[in-house]
Amino acid sequence: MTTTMTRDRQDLIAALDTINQRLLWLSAWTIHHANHIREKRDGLKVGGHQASCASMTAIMAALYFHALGPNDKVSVKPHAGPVLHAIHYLLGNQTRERLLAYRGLGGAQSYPSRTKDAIPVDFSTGSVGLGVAVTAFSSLVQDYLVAHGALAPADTGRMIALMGDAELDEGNIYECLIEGYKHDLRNCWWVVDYNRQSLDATTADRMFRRFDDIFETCGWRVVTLKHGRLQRELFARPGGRAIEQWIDTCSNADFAVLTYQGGAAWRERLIADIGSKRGVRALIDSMDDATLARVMTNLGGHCIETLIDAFDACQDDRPTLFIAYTVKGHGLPLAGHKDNHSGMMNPAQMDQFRATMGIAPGTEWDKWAGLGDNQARALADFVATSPIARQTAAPAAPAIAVPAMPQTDLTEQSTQAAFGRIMLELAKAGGDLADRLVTTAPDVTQTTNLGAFVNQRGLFRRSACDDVFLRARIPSAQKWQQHAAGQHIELGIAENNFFLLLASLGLSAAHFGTRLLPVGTVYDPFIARGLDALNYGCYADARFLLVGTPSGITLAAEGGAHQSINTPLIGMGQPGLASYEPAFGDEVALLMGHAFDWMQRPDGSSVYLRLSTRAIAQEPRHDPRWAADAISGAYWLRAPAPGAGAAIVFSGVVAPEALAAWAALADDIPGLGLLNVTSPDLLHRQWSAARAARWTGGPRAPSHIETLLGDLAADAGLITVLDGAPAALSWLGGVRGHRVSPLGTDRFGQTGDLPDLYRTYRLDAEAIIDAAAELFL
Ligand SMILES: Cc1ncc(C[n+]2csc(CCOP(=O)(O)OP(=O)(O)O)c2C)c(N)n1
Ligand SMILES: [Mg+2]
Repeated sequence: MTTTMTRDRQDLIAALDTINQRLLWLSAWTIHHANHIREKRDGLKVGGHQASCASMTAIMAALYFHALGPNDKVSVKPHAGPVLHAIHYLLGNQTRERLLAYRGLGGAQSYPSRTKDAIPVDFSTGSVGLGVAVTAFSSLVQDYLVAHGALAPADTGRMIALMGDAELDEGNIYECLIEGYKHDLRNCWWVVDYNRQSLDATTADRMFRRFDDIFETCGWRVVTLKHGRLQRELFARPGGRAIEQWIDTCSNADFAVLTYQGGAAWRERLIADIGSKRGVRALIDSMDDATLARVMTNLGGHCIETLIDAFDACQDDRPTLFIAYTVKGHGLPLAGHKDNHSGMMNPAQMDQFRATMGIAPGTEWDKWAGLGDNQARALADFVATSPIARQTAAPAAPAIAVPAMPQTDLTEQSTQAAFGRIMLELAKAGGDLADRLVTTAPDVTQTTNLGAFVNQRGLFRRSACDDVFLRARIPSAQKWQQHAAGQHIELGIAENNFFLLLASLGLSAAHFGTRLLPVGTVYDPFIARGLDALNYGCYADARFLLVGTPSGITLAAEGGAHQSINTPLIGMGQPGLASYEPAFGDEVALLMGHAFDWMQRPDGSSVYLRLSTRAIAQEPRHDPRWAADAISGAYWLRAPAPGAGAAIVFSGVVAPEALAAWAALADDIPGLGLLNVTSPDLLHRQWSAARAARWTGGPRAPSHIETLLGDLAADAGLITVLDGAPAALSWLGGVRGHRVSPLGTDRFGQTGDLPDLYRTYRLDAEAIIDAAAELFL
């Protein structure tokens, strides 16, 4: 029995060791081919990171072909993308054609991409840190689904990040650690490729053991894999203890230099430093240079046995940080060199590497090149029966029907208040859509009008929590029950976390087969704080509704530090996010209904609503056609007469000023139009797409804004105005060649009341009238 087990284990280790070598070869070869063999047309560097890959192949072999469970999901450090492609090449999911086209159009992407790669990619990565922290939030989403009966506990898995050690410098990692602790994070593994090298340099020794402290403080188990089996065996021999102590106190930079220099340098240095200690010299002399170099770099992260033992030992649900010591470029001539991040083997080095791998020229892409038939067959079998080969994609999540949105009335109201009331009515009405809503906010739930929804639907807590204020009968408008069925995930004030949670919630269908409809609120100016995480979520094609409120200088007394100016441009510039700025309550209802539908469409996207707290008079509707136009991005609030000489064009909260200016000018400018732009973003996208289509054989139909502005005279003038960067609307002059007089905010604001601020920043009716006059002078 024991013998069989030992043999099984030996077979397993041997198989994983060989796979490790395959991954090392294939990742290096894929990069080499793209840079040195494939024809180049542009003189630009193709790039790729052979050293970053080599650092991780053993970790990835042990994880993917041994430790990974059928429901586990992995986020792979961006620069190890080629290793992930090699794994899927061995599994039969990646084609040789795509590897040949690595970093080319339609080829394997530089960094793992959920949407652009053909292989299964659980998490996109690229912007370091974000792809790590997102796994913690996906674990929280998994808990949410289990608590809501949408996922069987047996179908849960671990959310795993394979990360570079320099990612530990990103602040969003620590924001996430704190939030994770508050939410009792579980089922999350982060494996650090601890090669102690970043892009520019070897990393600071002072951080040694500090990471352990930080993670343990936040409730994580920390498993350090410092030494491989060869090193541990060496340490057990006479003189070995001194070598162990020497390694433990060796600086990162010293270790890297000696690694690069190789066996003779190790020997010289060890003898100089500790050669006089008992047994050391004899021990070192017992090894030739190659052996000595191999043992000295046999760190935990390169030792399959050490790795599988560590993974096997952590079978509970505690969040676990594995600090796997590695050498950047391990097994390659780049190993240890401080400049190896973008370093690449030259053709001669690659040839030498190929020869040492036993791979004949011309067989470089063969999956099992250099192995005997029996070994190749056994490995193919091993790979085909590994747990990852049994992973299946989550079943397609059926769409959730979107009912008619609750209607707002004509009482003066702000778009933010309308949003809050609609969320409340949805919560009260119940039904499938209401049950799939998940709200979140970075400590601004009350001030963004989500409180009433939370009163209805509760705060999500895996285990119920008492409301001490409620029990003490202290009056409060916020009666937030905390329980497992709660639908609001309250976050601390860290916008990176907020956007990463939205990304994770918005990938629920793809990851877990259950659609959620995430709605997140944030103060509009602080979108900028989490912008890269927002971009990350959009890049990964996560689907959520983002509500930025309040916005602009219209929040007046709050002052310049809270006033958002450039968010309309962010909305326009962000792919994967359809941005709207409604002016009236019924527009909010309309656009929320549209958003819940659009978020679910295969060709849809996330949606951003820029809202305000300023209550304004509402517009009675006489003609229902406005709604379809509003969804397309703009509608005539006051239709121009055919061939009119001018139009006022506005977005959002300055509607009263635009209406007042329209009323004042209508007599002087016959047929003056008033265009309400609900989405500069959509108008611009459709406009440029329509122009491109005409030139590339697509449909010749004019875009929405071309049609609308076609109602005006060819030499008409436009006065554009919004509470935000004027460039969001001033481009409209380019659509039909109209002259433009643009108004908007292009300076930091200051405190004040609305009349003062609108006058100072030229958003009032006077300014619109002046701008019109300027057009006709
Ligand atoms: C947010 C962000 N900033 C900068 C970069 C550029 N960059 C790519 S990799 C890297 C350092 C990577 O070091 P590490 O995480 O330790 O990875 P490894 O040593 O394994 O290559 C940097 C700065 C990036 N990808 N993302
Ligand atoms: Mg590193």
